[in-house]
Amino acid sequence: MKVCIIGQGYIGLPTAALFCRSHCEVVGVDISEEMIRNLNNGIIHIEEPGISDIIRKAVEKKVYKASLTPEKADAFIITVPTPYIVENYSCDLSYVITACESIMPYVEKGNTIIVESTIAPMSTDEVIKPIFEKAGFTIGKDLYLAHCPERVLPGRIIEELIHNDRIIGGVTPECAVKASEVYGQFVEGDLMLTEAKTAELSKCMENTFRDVNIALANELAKICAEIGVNVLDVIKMANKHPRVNLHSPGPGVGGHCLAIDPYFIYSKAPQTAKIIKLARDTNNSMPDFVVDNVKKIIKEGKIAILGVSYKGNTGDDRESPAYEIIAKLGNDYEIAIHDPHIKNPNFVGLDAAVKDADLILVLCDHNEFKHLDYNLILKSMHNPIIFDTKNIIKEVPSEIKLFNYGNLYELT
Ligand code: SAJ
Repeated sequence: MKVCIIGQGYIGLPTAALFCRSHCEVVGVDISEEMIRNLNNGIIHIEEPGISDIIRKAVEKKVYKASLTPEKADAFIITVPTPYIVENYSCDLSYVITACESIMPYVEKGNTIIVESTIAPMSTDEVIKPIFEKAGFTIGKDLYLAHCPERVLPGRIIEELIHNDRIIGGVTPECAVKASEVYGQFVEGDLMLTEAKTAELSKCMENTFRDVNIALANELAKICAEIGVNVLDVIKMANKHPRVNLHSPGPGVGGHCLAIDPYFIYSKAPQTAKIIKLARDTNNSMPDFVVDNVKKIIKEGKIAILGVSYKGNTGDDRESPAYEIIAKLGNDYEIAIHDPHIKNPNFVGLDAAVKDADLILVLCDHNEFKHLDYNLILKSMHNPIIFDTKNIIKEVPSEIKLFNYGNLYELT
């Protein structure tokens, strides 16, 4: 099987690698000339275990080729970004549309077209299908179109692409069957055949489920701070119930998925999607909650910010709530930022961050922050107070005052 994959990013490149490993021929298309040159020399641009070796060998064996232009193939897979449009809460399909147009001269009867990019419900039927119909194809008869969202965890992408179950959303049942033959090349999990709109909504809903549950935990944290209860104890106790799984409150929700995908559903049914929108608003309100509590802890001075990644132990800071918190505190306090996972000339080492600081504000759950150098903190800080918004620090020496979401009520 020959596969042409449009977009060689975090999903497109690992997917290309797995097709190569399963003896398919792959053309990986991207708009970045530098990336294409590097890929054809076996040099990859993403940090993800296992991919580099596969791509290097595939280039040597001439089964993988990176290119600026698509080629004729049996299957075309689109893995380009779908950015969030702030104005109407929906997803920007322009990269997907451009990708569809770019493959059109190479598409032949009998081919399968798969969109993997996360898209709002109904996008395949209402926007993508007409593009191919206008070119004269009958979907389900002489061209097969499907939406097959990915669901992977950065750092484990190869493993999850192989083993996770996969939603195969065909525009017609024939389309789903054809798309499942494509993924059957390397996926060992179940291939669940369904309609395109079901696949679109399932993907968006997976992340919405998590966002809504986090909002519930965040709301509980606010309630507990107001009425004088330790929220962390409440969550620990309630989660002993076999069917309860309260999530963790924090400084807000970041990343490219949870903070965005719920809006794709909301935009389709704004009058009805009340809980989904309220959950987004609640999570978006958490940076203000953090800032308000910081103001109760110290009125002025220097704050050492620990961690700006949206997720612990990664260098990914997309949509991170830390930046809103920093911007808001920047007006009233001196700020020093430390994040061992992010290279930024404006960030400083831990020593410099805590030197003469009046407050350490933990905004991310990197492992490095779970056990800080308390001798250094006691020696360097002006005022040894820590506010841990991720609730990861379990114990500190008695000379250090630790605030987390469990004892914020002490401040009111
Ligand atoms: N967070 C909380 N409390 C929690 C859990 C998370 O505040 O109890 C925050 C995190 O700190 C972070 C944000 O939520 O800021 C998102 O983190 P995450 O680890 O929950 O999710 P993502 O965005 O890294 O990855 C999600 C995953 N989806 C689900 O778990 C349903 C992943 O499997 C998907 O592949 C990915 O979205 C995607 O690409 O859609």
